[in-house]
Amino acid sequence: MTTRAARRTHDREVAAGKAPDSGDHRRAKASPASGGASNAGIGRTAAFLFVAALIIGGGVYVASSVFRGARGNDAAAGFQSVRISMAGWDPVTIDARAGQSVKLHFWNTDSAMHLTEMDPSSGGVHTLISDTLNVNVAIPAEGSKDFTFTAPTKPGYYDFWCNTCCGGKGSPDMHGTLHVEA
Ligand SMILES: [Cu+2]
Repeated sequence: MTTRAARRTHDREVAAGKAPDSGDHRRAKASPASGGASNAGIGRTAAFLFVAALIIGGGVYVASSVFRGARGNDAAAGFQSVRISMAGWDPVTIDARAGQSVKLHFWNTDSAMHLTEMDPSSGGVHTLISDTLNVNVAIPAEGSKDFTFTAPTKPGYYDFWCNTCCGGKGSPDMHGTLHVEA
């Protein structure tokens, strides 16, 4: 196997995977193969960077939601801040005096995309609803709404709920309580 023709035949067989590649004359042609290997390496690096970006992005999202929260918590004077998210109401119990005008600053830390993903019929909002309290408001995604209503004159515990996301009214997480004292 020393003639050029024989060598070419051997090359073709190697290229077709039919013959073992052992000759030194293959060295030059080995570089495309190692190039392929480094392409695979680039693919793995890209995959790693993609996963790393997802993890870092998730961290940034969580951190930024903390800052969004700080802004949303900035209630006007006289307004009590009540936060809603997939995790529920915070605080879950609102205190009021009988017959008092209750001024609430509702804020929603969830994104419209997240809300719609969890509940396509949500319209991208959380809500606060109570037939007894005559309250029905939508709290925009990553936004807030100031809302005033009159507390019942009868002391007691009044249920309210959000009817979007994570089971809505059927989910214990979406319920809160207005505690009315005499
Ligand atoms: Cu909700």
